[in-house]
Amino acid sequence: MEKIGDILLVIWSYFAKNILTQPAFLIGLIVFVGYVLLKRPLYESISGFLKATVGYLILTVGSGGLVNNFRPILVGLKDRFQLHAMVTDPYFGQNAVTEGIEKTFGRTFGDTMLLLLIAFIFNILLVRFRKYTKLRAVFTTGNVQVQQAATAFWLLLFCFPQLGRIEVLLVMGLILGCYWAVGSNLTVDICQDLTEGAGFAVAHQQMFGIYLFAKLSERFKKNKSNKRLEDIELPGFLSMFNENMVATSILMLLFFGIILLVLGQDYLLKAGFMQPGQSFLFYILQTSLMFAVYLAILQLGVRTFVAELTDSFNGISNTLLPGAVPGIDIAATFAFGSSNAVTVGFLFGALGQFVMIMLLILLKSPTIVVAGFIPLFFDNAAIAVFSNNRGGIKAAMIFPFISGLIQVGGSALIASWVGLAQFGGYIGMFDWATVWPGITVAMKFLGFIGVALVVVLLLAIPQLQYRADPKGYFLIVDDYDAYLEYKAQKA
Ligand code: ASC
Repeated sequence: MEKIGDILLVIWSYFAKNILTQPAFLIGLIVFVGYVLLKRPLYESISGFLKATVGYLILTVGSGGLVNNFRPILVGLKDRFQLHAMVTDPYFGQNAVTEGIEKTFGRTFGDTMLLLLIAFIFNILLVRFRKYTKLRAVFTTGNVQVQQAATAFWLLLFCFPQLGRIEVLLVMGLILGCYWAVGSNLTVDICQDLTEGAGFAVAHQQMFGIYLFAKLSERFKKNKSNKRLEDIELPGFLSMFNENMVATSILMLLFFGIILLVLGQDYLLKAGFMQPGQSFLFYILQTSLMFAVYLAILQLGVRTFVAELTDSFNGISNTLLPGAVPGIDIAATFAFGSSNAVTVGFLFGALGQFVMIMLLILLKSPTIVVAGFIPLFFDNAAIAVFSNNRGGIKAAMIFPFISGLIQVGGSALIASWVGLAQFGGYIGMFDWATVWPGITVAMKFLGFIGVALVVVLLLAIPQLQYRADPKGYFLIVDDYDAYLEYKAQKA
């Protein structure tokens, strides 16, 4: 009996390590299974698998290129000015947990794969019973689930230091599983609207954030003069900015140009960013222009896999999981709506973050933050994409700015309180600077009643969404064209 258990665990670990935490292969597999269920010929299913996996890997090249190029530049500010500061970045956050957990709680967490198993099954069950739960999305972005599990483990131990191994797994599986299912489900409608029915939701780290700002943006819509970014035609020499690649290049040249000048040639040489003998001017030019390059790659990747996913997922949503959509990486939304929104969101988010960092310094906060690239870019670009889509250009500027303030302020507060700040990093993404501090407060002060309260409140959200529009709620994923017709009739 024990032998069988061991074998199953080995098989599972292999699956989790190579597929579940590697979304490119998970999405490929989902596409393959979808086509098989649609009874397409095997060669078509294999083609679908390959196109989806290659497309997703292209997206990874784009988003990884952005992160690897621009994160060191921002973190460089910390070195250059010898700041004792915490970096807001999911990878720094994960490292901080790994480093501090033994010293702080005398514990290590080796159960990530088991947690993912619990969460994945839990999420699928919640969607399978959508009649009762009203949940429609399956979270497939395993790479961020691992980072979130690390931070959640720390927050849980901070509230319940005595909790045993099994209890930790159960409580975490429950809360994280609900957060993944409910958060991803929240984004279904706004994603369908943005992508005109591409049939996916967001499964990432700012799901509550984009929902909140998308809804707030609707208030801007009433004002007719508030156009969307893609509807603006700038005159004269400003018409350069109508072209996305040009606009991105110019704005990033300004943004990173200033930062690189502040870092200075001496530092860049010493830290190995620049090679001896290299021209400073062309170094700045090339580095900044790489932003537009990686953004273009990222969008190409999304276009390669989304069509496959939309088509093949019908096989799954007609049989195994009726009415479900896959929740995928936030970067997938950057290929829809206005490309300029991505740039605008990043810049206004940065402005918000820098303002809050200044405030922390002026107020002599014990924790100073260095803006990490991932929260800065992926959260705020997405907030701008959705805000622009639903409320136009003003919303696309104001909300990323507000988000930037909140990301830094919220992260500094929670990371100082729970003791993560001293280990140099915090995950820093929007939901983890807002929703998760809230969950932590509930658990710390109400104990297990707090845990119950969090679960009940989370599960109540899809019920409220359903109540608001019982007829359209499932229709929007089952048949988007029929949904549009129904909406038109209602209006
Ligand atoms: C994250 C994270 C990444 C990126 C990536 C965006 O939160 O850990 O590697 O965002 O998922 O495409």
